[in-house]
Amino acid sequence: MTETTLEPTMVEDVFDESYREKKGPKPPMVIVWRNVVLMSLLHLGAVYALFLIPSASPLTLLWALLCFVFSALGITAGAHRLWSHRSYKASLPLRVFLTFANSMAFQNDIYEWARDHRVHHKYSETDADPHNAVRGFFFSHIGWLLVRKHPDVIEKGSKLELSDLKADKVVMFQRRFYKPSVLLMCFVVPTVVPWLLWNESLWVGFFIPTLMRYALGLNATWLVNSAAHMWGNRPYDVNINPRENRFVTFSAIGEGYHNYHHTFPYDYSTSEYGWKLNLTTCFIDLMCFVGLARERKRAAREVVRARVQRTGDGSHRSG
Ligand code: ST9
Ligand code: ZN
Ligand code: ZN
Repeated sequence: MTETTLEPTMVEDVFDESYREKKGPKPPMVIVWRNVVLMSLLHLGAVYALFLIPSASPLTLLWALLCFVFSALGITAGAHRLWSHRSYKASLPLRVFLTFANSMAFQNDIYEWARDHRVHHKYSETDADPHNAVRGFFFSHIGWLLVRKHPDVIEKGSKLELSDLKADKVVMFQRRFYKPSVLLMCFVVPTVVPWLLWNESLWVGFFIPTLMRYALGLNATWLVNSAAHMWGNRPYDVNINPRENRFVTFSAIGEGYHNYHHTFPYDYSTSEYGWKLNLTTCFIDLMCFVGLARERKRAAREVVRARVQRTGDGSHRSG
């Protein structure tokens, strides 16, 4: 089990201070009505699912929770900490496992997710940030998926170094077969398993472990872009918007320590506090323990302390 506390090897997720937004009027917002309709239907389905809960078997509810956690790991341990930030290394079996989980989460394929996420870190809170939180809660939460992207997102994104993603055969395989993989993992498996194994109705299986679980996973993720860019302390860097948000940390299985994360994006734990409210870190540590992952990157303790003193808002525990 090797663990490094070195400086990052990846630079594509480091904030680029030299970028300036273009002067003049902003391009008009073009609404994508197909997405508006689909997202509305999904959320209506999720609300309807709430009324089905009393009639569902307890096993179905447990299954929905399992699907939530599994799909969340495909985002947090997979698309985010592994593929966007390269904060640890994963063996082939683990990458395959995380890819199945990622398709269950249905948040765009890993390549697209990691590309958008790198551009989010590099050009945070500017026109080139896909979910620029300066445009308000609604835009950074869901609105950015309902309109065409700002041209600067595409312009800056197309200049990013993504050769590591292109070289990963598992990532490219998922991209090629993304639609069938989502159909199977996000819709068919969560619906059919309760029906096959404990005679749950397909109707309940479709609404609770599938639609409601998917909508909850999306909203938990989006809260990192919205709430965790607006509310909370900034113990590491008061000059940036991302914050430490306890509620988001809980719902996004460890991803709400967002002031820390934007300050030290290479840290595999996205926090100083180990396993505290951080199921994703527990999972990566377990994977290292069983030999499926290695080379977790950490921000050195002295580097963190120095940063807290230099740019923190004074709310850090160390005072
Ligand atoms: C979803 C993603 O929900 C959520 C991501 C959240 C990120 C969270 C970050 C926080 C980190 C922590 C994680 C916490 C996790 C917690 C989990 C707990 C459960 N660079 O896209 P198009 C090119 S997805 C370079 O159509 P439009 C592109 O390649 C939900 N190039 O743009 C293409 O070129 P070509 C389900 C880029 O037309 C061309 O531009 N999915 C970039 O503006 C056009 O691309 C949906 O809802 C870039 N960055 O449309 C689908 N971007 O044709 C939503 C684009 O040559 N997406 N390009 O290939 C869409 O429908 C569209 O993308 C759109 C924009 C309408 C939003
Ligand atoms: Zn990140
Ligand atoms: Zn962020």
